[in-house]
Amino acid sequence: MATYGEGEPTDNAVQLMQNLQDESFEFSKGAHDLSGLKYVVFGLGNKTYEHYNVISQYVDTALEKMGAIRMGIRGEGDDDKSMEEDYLEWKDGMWEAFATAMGVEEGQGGDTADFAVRELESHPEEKVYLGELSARALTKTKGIHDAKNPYPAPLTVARELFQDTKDRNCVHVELNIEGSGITYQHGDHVGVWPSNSELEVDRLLLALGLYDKKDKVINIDSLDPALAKVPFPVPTTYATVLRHYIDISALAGRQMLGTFAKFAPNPEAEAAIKELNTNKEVYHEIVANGCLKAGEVLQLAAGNDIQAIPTPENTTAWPIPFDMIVSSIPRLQPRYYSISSSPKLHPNSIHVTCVVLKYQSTPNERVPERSVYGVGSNFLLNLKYAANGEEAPLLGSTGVAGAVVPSYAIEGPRGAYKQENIYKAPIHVRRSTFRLPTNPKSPVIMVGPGTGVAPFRGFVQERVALARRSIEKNGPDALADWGRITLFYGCRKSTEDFLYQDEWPSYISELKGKFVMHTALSREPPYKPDGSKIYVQDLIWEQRDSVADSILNGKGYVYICGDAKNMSKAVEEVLAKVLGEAKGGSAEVEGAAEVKMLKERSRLLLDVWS
Ligand code: 2AM
Repeated sequence: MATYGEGEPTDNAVQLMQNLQDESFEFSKGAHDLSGLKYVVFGLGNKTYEHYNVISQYVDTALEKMGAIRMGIRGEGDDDKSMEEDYLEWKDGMWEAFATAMGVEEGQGGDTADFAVRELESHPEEKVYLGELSARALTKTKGIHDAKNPYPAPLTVARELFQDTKDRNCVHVELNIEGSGITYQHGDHVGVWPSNSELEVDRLLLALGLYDKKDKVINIDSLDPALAKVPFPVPTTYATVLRHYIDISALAGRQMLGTFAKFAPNPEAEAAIKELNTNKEVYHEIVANGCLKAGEVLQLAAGNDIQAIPTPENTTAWPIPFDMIVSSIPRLQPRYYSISSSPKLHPNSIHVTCVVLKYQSTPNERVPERSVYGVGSNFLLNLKYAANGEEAPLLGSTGVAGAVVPSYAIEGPRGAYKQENIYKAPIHVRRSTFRLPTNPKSPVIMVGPGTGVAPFRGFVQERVALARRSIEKNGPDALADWGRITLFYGCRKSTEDFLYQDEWPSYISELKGKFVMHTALSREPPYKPDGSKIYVQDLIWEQRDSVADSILNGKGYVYICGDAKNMSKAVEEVLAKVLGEAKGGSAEVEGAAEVKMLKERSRLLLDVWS
């Protein structure tokens, strides 16, 4: 059971949570007795967030209350550190408890296939999935666009927001939703479905010995649909599965290496991959620190050079059955971005503001330091290059041009994603509760350094649209009794990464003094007297009188967006200090109580990520 955001269940667990909440109430009256039920529970969470693993804890407690019996202990995984290790550590004890509770022998397990893969000799071309994410997308029939049926949205605008584009990129893209039936609100999230880089697709095809038949049409059947469903649409091709449907760019998990070891091409490769699978420390040092993907681990274990461009000559083929790949490597997931526009100004387009993720791996004795590219943000960057007819720069240690160019943006399966130089990205909208108060009289404080400013551009646009309407209806003084909206923004330098620098002045003038912006420039003077950087929290402290007045007297709303690890915590701390002082008390007592109350009344809202 996963917990996300502010202690919320995942979309597919919302109904279960509601049922459990009702049922436990009913159970206290004796209506529901689950004493025949035995269960195990493992929670997925992230310790950076305040509500760590609350959903799994809730489900566990609710089931127990209804008389169900948990086998073994409840497991909790921390995605900030060691999700897979937490799971592996919990798993053995769980199976032991399971075997005892169910009166069965503990087996070996894990070797039986979930799926059967069949190569098809002839199949109508128009019925083969080549990246489409739903049956409707394949047959081009109309229907609602949601997470099960993403909409291939044309990219109408794509540009760079940073002024130093050498090593850091931040892209602004506008996705056209006209005629799609998709609607959105300011503060919502858009899920973008990326695809993997061609380099990684080729690498894994070669390491699996499938390169020569990469476009062969295959069907995949689930051997027991009650246990495992085929996670993507079929029939399809080997290359499509790796390109569009499974997460081959993620760090290779320690568990999957155990499965691969059984199909090693030679004893040396077997010993090498077994060591990575069984020795936690070696796995951590070589695979985790080296940021190795599944294809790279196979190459490394077989003694291939992972720095070279993979070819049939330099890559050893492992005879791993494809059904094992489908079972071991998870489905490629959409990446969510806070929408940076308002539908009132832009009813036909969704804007995304995204810093492109690139970082360096930690070098070790077998893998040198390399650049690692985030899948979702590089997908958007490469869509930008493609849409503007620009050549992608050389990427990565291999120096391959366009190493992460999404193939369907370039070739487009039967034109599904590319039509006459229009590039498309499959998207769907996820609703959020991160919204302005409906009454414009309420003051609003927004804190969003870096790309944390994205939703606030949408908030400000929302107010601009409302102001235009009010002024049109009630004359030039229509905004006189509006509350003030204040944005605390932060970036490194005014000449480098100041997002939407050219837009803010016009918003400020249209909102006639009802929109104020304070910008913390961390890497340009002035610095603090001790020479340290000025951040948004320092500006909040500087503006403490008006901040406290907005919150305490104006019954205002506070929004924080951006980094969950340090920034949002520091901002909450400074708010407690400001409010504590304003109430004539301390940050720890009066201030903390006020922050807690604001959260409970949904007047302090967070959209943060780690
Ligand atoms: P820095 O990178 O110069 O340290 C957007 O990333 C802005 O947020 C940058 O100016 C960055 O400054 C700043 N930033 C980094 N850590 C922060 C923190 N803990 N709190 C607030 N802002 C921070």
